[in-house]
Amino acid sequence: MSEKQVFSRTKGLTGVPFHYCPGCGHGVIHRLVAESLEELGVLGDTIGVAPVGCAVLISSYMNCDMQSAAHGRACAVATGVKRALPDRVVFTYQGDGDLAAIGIAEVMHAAARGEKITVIFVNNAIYGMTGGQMAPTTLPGQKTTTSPYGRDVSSAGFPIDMPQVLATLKGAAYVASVSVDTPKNIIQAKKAIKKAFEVQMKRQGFAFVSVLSPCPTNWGMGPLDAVKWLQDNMLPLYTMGELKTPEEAVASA
Ligand SMILES: Cc1ncc(C[n+]2csc(CCOP(=O)(O)OP(=O)(O)O)c2C)c(N)n1
Ligand code: SF4
Repeated sequence: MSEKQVFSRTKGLTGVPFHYCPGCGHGVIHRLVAESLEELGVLGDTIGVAPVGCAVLISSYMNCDMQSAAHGRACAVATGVKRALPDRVVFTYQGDGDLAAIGIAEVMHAAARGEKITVIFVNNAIYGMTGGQMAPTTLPGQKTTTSPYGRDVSSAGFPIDMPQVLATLKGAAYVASVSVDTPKNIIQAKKAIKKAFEVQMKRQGFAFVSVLSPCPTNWGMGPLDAVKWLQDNMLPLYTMGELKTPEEAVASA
């Protein structure tokens, strides 16, 4: 009897077990990046830039070359790598503390320059690894270890919607905002991530994908409640979908 194989591990991951908390989105997002690179046949030609934060060990998980960067500097490091080796596929993988706080200058200027890199931005509304401090993406009223009474916008300001900000920059060719809360949305997220690599491979410019991701540990809830919290609170707040495509980028240039 012949059996039809319906699932196999992606060659894009090494098989090293993830260290993430149950219900964390990082593992799912790693897999989407890995599958995309495998399907595009570029695993051997790719150099990823690892972040600080919970995904700092991504180098052990991805079956491609990886380089580490200091807090916030991933886009600057990726710029150097891509300019030195323009035929490689270069990506950064960054949390919201990393990219939207200390690294906001790096990502803004990389986008403005139209660097031909792909940026995967994981928005879990918090600093994960260091204990759940308020991030630029923390929601109004959201309790964190540094906003125990809830984020007060009168003193801490409003969350920054990174895709919306970056889409305004002419050098940004592709900007998308997706989520990994349901199987349907995970499929959408995969499409956007794969497209962001294709945009780079066609040398069309800077490509950015924001992924809304649960952090059950620092949100102080179980995995299922964390998904529900993301759906109830983050999905309505952040702009979702494809905010900019290369065609629109050319038209507005
Ligand atoms: C220059 C520097 N400053 C501060 C830190 C400490 N640090 C390590 S991880 C982290 C938070 C990362 O949070 P985020 O980027 O949101 O990623 P997550 O852990 O949520 O995936 C911080 C502040 C560091 N490693 N380097
Ligand atoms: S602390 Fe949050 S972001 Fe970090 S591994 Fe745990 S669930 Fe994931």
